[in-house]
Amino acid sequence: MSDNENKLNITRRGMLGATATGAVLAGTGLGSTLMTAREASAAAKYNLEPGELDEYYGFWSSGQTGELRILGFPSMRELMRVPVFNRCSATGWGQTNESLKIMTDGLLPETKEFLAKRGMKTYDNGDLHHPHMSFTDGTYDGRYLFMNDKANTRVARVRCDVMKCDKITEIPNAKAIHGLRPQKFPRTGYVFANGEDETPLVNDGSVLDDPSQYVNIFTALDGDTMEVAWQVMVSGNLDNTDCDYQGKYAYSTSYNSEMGVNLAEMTENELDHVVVFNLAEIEAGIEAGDYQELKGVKVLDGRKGSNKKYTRYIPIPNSPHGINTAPDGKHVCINGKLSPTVSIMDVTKLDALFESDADPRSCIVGEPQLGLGPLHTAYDGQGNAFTTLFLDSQVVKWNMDKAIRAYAGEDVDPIISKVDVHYQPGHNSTSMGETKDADGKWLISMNKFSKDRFLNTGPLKPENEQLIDISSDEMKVVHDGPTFAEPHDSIIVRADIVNPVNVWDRNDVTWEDARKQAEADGIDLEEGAEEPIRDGNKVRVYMTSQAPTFSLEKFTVKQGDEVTIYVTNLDDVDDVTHGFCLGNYGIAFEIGPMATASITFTADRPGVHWFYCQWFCHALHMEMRGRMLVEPAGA
Ligand code: RUQ
Ligand code: CUA
Repeated sequence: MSDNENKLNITRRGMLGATATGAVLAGTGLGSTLMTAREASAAAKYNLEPGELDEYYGFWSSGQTGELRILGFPSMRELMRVPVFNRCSATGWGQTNESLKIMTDGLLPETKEFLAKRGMKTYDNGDLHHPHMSFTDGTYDGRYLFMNDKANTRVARVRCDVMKCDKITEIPNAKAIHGLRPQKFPRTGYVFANGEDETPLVNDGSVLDDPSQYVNIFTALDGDTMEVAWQVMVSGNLDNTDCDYQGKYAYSTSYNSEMGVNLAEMTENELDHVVVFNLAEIEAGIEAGDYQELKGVKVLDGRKGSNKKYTRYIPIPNSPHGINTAPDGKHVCINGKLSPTVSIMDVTKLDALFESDADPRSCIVGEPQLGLGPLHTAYDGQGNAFTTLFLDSQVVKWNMDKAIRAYAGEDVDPIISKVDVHYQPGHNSTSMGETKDADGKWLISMNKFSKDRFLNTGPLKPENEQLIDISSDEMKVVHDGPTFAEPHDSIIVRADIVNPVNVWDRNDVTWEDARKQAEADGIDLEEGAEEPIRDGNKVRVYMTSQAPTFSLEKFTVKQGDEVTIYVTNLDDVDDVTHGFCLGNYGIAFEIGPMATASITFTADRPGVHWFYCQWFCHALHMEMRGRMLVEPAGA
């Protein structure tokens, strides 16, 4: 037994008593028996027995909730919520100095100023639609997850080693970041992000109803630094985006090529388009200085009629939405939304569009009619595609090769089967399906409505995500999974790719500022200080936590002091997180094993105030508390 396991068992025993320890130990031997049971019953393979682990991680967005969720897949058990654009009562995300640094560092100066006038440091809300993992050589590499915020035009990154957000970048010049994808090859690399809302290029309030002055912006961030690498100005709006397996092109759907500003105008044209971005030409354009600098970013002109080699516009039937590159590395499905078709684009034909000004539609090699309201397509890696049909409330399985042959005139039907889902599906995802390692085992249909599928929760209902077995041609819905508002999109990643740590590394950058301040104060973060350090009306309190005590059972400050409390969790033990909650001060946060977290506030309520550990850690967890005395001003 390793040192850590030893400590864990001691802590567990202390916490839960001998019976529970027995159960924990029994659990170790349980797996092998269950494995045989599972093998015996292939039909129930999504229904894991207690103690069994899932084969995949699911990374789920949460829409207007603003967080990232981690699910075990295919059991659909929710494992964790990772706060990103939202605030979190449990972890103190949006309260601690460490989280506020991440949430504010990447905001534009004008946003900081705007928020400060409202007494805010950062936005409280976000709308997280699209979580995607970093790639190396066309498949997930387990480094990072990237995600968009449509509400406040941001892109965030979550570190997969600790499953915490470490960067949030507000995108200048663009409005409403929607579609987002990391570069697949050779690695991420770029993170591509679409601006959905068109705005006047100089948006100072002088232009409202002159569409000719409206532009939209495509952004490439550097996934390593999370800084904006470059932007391209385009015509029409941008909805979803994806990129190829060659590292040459990215492409985005546009449902408003009209540049309309109301529903009637936006849906007027029979054809909208996909914009293709030529990465090498864009990089050459930057090299050659063919850009204007707007808010510190190099912006190239890729608008229709700009006659530049940065972009091409491919006409696609009315209001395309999702765009998904197939694992074959060659085909891309563009989902018609208002058109019952999916257009298949062949990426090997894109060179010709840029080199010889070929007919832009020459890269379209198939356009099967699949049903009403196609929104997104996923793949099994065997040449088949699965498309959600929003209006039909169905998923259709179809064969890409047959669709291409039918387009060329052959009399073949690409549709293999359809299955009813409940109800109105948006995104869908297959296991490893957006990588070249798509394995064709599972499909998840993310349905926007659940209505009668669950016990009634009042006027606000959960979404319904349905697990579909795609191991045969007949798709089978095997599980309903309710979720709170509103996971749009998900990815399903083989578990061996994702390897988070159990305890933090004491040298982690997250508390770099805390470390610097402690050094300046002559304090060791890992030891804490017996007395608060006073520096004018600024007071710094350094404490450690080790189940079941804080290193300080009391400390004294003065009313009006600006107090910073640093807590370092010295429990080098799996799953022993402590919390710090200061009663009636609205303060609470998480301190993971071997982490440091801190918070700054003004001590304006005199009296004795208890702080306590708000994360169950020990049999004496209730006793893990202490007092802050705030002496009244003038005393
Ligand atoms: S979009 S329902 Cu925000 Cu991903 Cu298609
Ligand atoms: Cu420490 Cu509960």
